[in-house]
Amino acid sequence: MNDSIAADRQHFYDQLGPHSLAPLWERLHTLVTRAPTTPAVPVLWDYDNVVRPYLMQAGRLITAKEAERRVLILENPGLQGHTSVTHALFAGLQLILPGEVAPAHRHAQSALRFVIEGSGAYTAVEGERALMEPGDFIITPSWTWHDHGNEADAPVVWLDGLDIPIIRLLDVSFAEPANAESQTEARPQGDSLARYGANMLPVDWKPTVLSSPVFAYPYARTREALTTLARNGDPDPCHGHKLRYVNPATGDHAMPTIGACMQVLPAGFDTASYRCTDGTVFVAVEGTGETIVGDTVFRWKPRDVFVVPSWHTHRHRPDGEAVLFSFSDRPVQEKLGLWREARAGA
Ligand code: GTQ
Ligand code: FE2
Repeated sequence: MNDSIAADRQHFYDQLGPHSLAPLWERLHTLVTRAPTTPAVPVLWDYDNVVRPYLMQAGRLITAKEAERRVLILENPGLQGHTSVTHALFAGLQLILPGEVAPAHRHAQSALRFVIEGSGAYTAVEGERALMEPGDFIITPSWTWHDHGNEADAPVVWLDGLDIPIIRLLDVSFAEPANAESQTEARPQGDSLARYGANMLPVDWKPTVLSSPVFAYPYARTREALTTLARNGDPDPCHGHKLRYVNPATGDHAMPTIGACMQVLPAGFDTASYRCTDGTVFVAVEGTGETIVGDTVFRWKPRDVFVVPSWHTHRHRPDGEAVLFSFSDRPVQEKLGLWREARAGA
């Protein structure tokens, strides 16, 4: 192409802009790619040495009530200004100090909590409190009332995972504050786990929403299941022993927009290379090791958080036995018939 044609084209494109027109042929190749490309990059947050000190500083500068939610956003450096950890999801670390309350509200956005540090705080969902222990997985599905409080004597920190970017993409955000700071107790603690989480369901009960009626999945139970699994069978080459949090009424993911898993990597077990279309946030729960994401090597220890973006080949190398929690937008991709994975050599 000679210079004058290029200049003519550019002149033409410049004329189009003011009329809200643009040439697709200049953009098509960046939109319809042969394989996923994402602006998100692999990233690791060191909890003990970096995030925790800043979180505690935030605790001295602002109250939970004043902040409404005292959260440090884990913002993917490839998505600066987007408040996103992967293209589709939000992650943050929330701190609640002894005696504090994070006031009740509800919103279209769905949230998961994964407890990182401390015990004795609670999240109340639709009038039922769940006490939070490290490793517990708790959901606050779309439009459910929720508030948090800390009645213990030490700080409590958890990882928040929300579908904020999905809700933003679709322009479907609604939210409202409750008229009281804390919800009045509608059901005693442990009620929903007994009712829906004992491999039984109330006779004649039918689900009316997409999310799980169980909203707290204690780590003790998850760990026990994984321990038994690891004792009784061979690990999957790419995943080790990996379980998915489910809605017991449907067998689907616990929430329609965010899926979560817990996996045990046996000592000395290096996983085979793997990639999938759902960009994933991992939390190291037990043990140390490293995860190789493309050319990047992340060394992790308990409470560190790291991201494997969409379609990035990765493998885990635990030092001894290790446990990883993870969450992603996989349920959305599955519902739309878009989710794909590829194993080493496949
Ligand atoms: O705890 O309710 O990280 O509403 C972002 C939005 C936490 C919460 C976040 C929220 C919450
Ligand atoms: Fe919330």
